[in-house]
Amino acid sequence: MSIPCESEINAFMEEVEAKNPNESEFLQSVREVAEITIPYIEKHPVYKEANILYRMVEPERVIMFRVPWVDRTGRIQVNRGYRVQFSSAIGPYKGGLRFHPSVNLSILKFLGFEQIFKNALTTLPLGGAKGGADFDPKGKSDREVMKFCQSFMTELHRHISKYTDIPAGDIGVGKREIGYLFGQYKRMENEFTGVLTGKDLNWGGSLIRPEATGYGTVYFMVEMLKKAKEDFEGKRVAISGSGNVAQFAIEKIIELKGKILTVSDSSGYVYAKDGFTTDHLKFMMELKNKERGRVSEMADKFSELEYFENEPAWNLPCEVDMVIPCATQNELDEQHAQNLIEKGVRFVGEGANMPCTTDAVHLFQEKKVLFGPGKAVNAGGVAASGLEMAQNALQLSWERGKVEEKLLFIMKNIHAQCVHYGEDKHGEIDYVKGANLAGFVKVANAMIDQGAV
Ligand code: NDP
Ligand code: 2IT
Repeated sequence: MSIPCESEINAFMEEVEAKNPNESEFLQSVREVAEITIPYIEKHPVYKEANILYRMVEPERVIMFRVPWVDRTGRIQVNRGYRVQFSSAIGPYKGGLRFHPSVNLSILKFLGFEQIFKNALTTLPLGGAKGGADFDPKGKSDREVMKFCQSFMTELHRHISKYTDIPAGDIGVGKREIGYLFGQYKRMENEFTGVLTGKDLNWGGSLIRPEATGYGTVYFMVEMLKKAKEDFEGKRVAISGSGNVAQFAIEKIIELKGKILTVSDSSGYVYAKDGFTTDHLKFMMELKNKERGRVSEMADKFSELEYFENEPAWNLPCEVDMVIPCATQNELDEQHAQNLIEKGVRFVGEGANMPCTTDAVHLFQEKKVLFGPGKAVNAGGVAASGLEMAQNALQLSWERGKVEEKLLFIMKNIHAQCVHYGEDKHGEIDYVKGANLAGFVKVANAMIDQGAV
């Protein structure tokens, strides 16, 4: 595929690679932004004069720290904690915390970088950040998770506040972890403030925040379908993951009469020939959120479900109209994309962050599969976090309908921004171009206004 301004892009990437060697995920996310924005910058010299892209790819601050904790056998364990405070151009640093053994600086820099543009698209005043640790919550007791969270926050608390940096959840960080983290922050600062989002309703959380990423993803896909004069009814949808994002995307799609064919976790996938029902979903939520079990147990419980061990959902054995990856980065590669195209896929929406490899994205686009990138599609989660912050600042709680209405409005607006920047004269929409340019212009203009800081 030939791309405009290839030599300028390569020169830029060479410099970024030299400065950030061995950070493959970070470089992958930077390249996507560079491919879209450099041709635009060439036409708008104001951004070149301000050296905007070089400034944007340098995090404002990276914090890396030791997290010691005592496990249930009395042994002292040590993990590595991080917070990448990437950009405060349009608001305080904002983004999730990930606890997973794969966590490293490259992954958190890619996530923090994506978050800058995603947060800009929400229209809310939120900068970009990400953090986490290489801690594996799997197989740990609640008490061990609490000990870890307390130790993690004992360092993190000095770098965050409701005005500076507001973390939230991500992979491995849900309601339980946010509770322990909040408790320790409050204790150390002697302050009850909205310093984290994703809190429980009883102590400052927002209605709809748990549902928001999954619901928002579906609202975005509804807009994409609408633009193509279609809807969800009867659409066959393959989903990966079985965590927070997957669960609520599935709930909404079932409500809209779509047919969910797959769910998965890191051990394999479950296939529902006739589609998952609300009973299946209820069981899965209980299994994943309370018992912390494996999706294979769904096939043990329901004879109509089939389990495929060590296989990705993208190997599903039937035709499919839409794919929504909701697990992790680079889980869908070019070969998977090829399989899915042969199975008839026409719509892809990234519920997870960067779940499709660069080659997979290019193949989808080449074959005219409508492709929604994560920074637009899954922005509903952080948008609802922004709404949680607004409620905390006002010291009140909005009712469910009000938050949901605002979320829907924001997702429609994100879709409209993608169309504004991504539609060509034939009416074809490049959502990757649209999302990146819309996010870039907003952040870049704010940086120019604020001078060389
Ligand atoms: P959860 O921890 O709730 O669920 C993660 C799911 O993905 C689990 O099913 C997990 O399986 C699977 N998974 C994780 N890592 C891997 C891996 N290496 N290989 C295969 N499967 C894996 O996380 P979320 O649902 O919150 O997050 C899912 C994705 O959505 C992430 O990319 C996250 O960054 C993104 N996201 C989340 C938002 C949120 O508000 N939570 C907002 C926007 C994006 P297993 O149980 O086996 O680990
Ligand atoms: O990737 C993401 O947007 C999130 N994990 C949610 C971040 C947030 O601050 O709610």
